[in-house]
Amino acid sequence: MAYIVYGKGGMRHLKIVWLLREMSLPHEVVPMSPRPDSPEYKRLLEMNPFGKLPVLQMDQEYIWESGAILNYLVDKHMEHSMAPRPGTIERAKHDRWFFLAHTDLEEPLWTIARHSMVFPEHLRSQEAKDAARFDWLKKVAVLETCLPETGFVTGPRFTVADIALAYVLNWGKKFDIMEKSPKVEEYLNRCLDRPACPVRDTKG
Ligand SMILES: N[C@@H](CCC(=O)N[C@@H](CS)C(=O)NCC(=O)O)C(=O)O
Repeated sequence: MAYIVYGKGGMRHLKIVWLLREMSLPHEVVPMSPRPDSPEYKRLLEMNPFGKLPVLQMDQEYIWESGAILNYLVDKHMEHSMAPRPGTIERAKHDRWFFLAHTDLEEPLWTIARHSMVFPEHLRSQEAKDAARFDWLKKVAVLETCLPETGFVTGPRFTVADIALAYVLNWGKKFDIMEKSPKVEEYLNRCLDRPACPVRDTKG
């Protein structure tokens, strides 16, 4: 059975596509927009009541929230070793990076995106964007001190935590808010250079 991934352009569904490609699992990408005025919005609401993408479909089952989808796929296909086994200290150490990417790192970028194009114009705030940029740069400065100079966040093996981190770092790069972070840049390029990576194609 092929997985169906809903999403389009440079959206978060690329994390799911990247993981499926790393594991060589059959999948189909169905382009869908989360805009309430798009013709497919009603269908999206049937799959995810929050009207957000990505959604993963398997037969008549739907999973939303990109982190939940990634976790599900990694644990279901453990033979591909895209994360350490659940319940181990290695998995906990891996998950620190995975959740950091989905929470603390993503939050300022999503704030900038909402105040640039998602919110109605009268609710957009330059101050909110400036504060989010400040927050992001502080976190990237910490990453610059602790990301590995070779390999990936859990060691030589590339894992789903690297997919989550690379996706969010590339997003920051698109917003042009990386500022002198050579170690972070090198780590990001190591991830984006993987043949399975679909994110590089959407750069810029
Ligand atoms: N935490 C969610 C965020 C999902 C999300 O915000 N997706 C964007 C597209 S990448 C979206 O659907 N935006 C439309 C909206 O916020 O109304 C996840 O990781 O899946």
